[in-house]
Amino acid sequence: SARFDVAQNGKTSPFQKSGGLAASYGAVDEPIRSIPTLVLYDDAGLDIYDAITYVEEYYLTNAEMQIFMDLGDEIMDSCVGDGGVLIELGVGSMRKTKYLLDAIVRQGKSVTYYALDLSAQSLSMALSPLASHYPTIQFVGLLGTYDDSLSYIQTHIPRPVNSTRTLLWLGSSIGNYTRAEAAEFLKRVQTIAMDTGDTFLCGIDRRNDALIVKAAYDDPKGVTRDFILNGLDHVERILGVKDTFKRDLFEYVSIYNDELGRHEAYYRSLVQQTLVLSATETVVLEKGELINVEYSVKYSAQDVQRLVDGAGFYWPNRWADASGRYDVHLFQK
Ligand code: AVI
Repeated sequence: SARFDVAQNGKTSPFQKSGGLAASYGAVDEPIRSIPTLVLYDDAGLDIYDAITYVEEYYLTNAEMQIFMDLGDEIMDSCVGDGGVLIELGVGSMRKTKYLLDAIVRQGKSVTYYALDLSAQSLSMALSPLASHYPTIQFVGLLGTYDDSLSYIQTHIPRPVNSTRTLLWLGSSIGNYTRAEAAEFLKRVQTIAMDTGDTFLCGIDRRNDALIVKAAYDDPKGVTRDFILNGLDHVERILGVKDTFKRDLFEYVSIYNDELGRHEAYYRSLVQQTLVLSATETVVLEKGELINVEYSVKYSAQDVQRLVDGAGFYWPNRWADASGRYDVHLFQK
């Protein structure tokens, strides 16, 4: 899959050993191994993630959707003008974006909506039905990574006359970056892809009560567990190995690290095992050893302020859901 170029090219093992985490981590006193989060997003993973967005305990999607449902008019009024351009990083769930498009149509504006994604199939499945439903909105799919897209936005997406461009990054996708990576990415977006006056609408989960976060990432029906364990099958396909990452020899471990404000998803090896990754690489896992596959980083208002300052944005507005767990922020250059 194109989502995992590095390992596929055989240049790097999917395992990365991190020495830096141990001191700040608490629950683990050894450096821990990790597998890139992108292994979670093969076709099966995308489907399971979609199922997660319907899980009651996974409050993030509903919160964002409710913000758009209740406040979509005000939000679109504050950042999208007639003739404007919207660019969504990741097509995500059109269930949510739909409310923003409805607001634009109610306001009698015509806009061009660009959706970026790594999968041509996701793009056409998301955009085709919308194109006939919203005649005043022009839809364009952009195939590629976030990084490719920044210079493409700069050089190819026309600057609207008498209007601005609005970037959308929803679903708390920012949470799957470390705080440092997120700050760096926003800074690059701001410098490469935005002009003065352009805006960036960003959905971000707050540092909520530990029990609520824990339930969201370890739901009773086991949808999240399935999402994480599916990554093991994908790793096997990437490496071209079989019966190596056996599902019954690993379990999903979900930890909410309150101190660092992030959910941490791990595979725990249930036995001591030797994984033969290639002719030249084997890895010995100890019984009980943890392998990190995902962080979902949460942001307090102070954390957002730091992010905004680091990226060189203004922060003119934010809209919270009714339970005060989640915000859609408006950043401006
Ligand atoms: C896509 N991303 C923002 C989700 C999250 O909340 O970190 C992925 C996810 N992982 C477990 N549940 C959902």
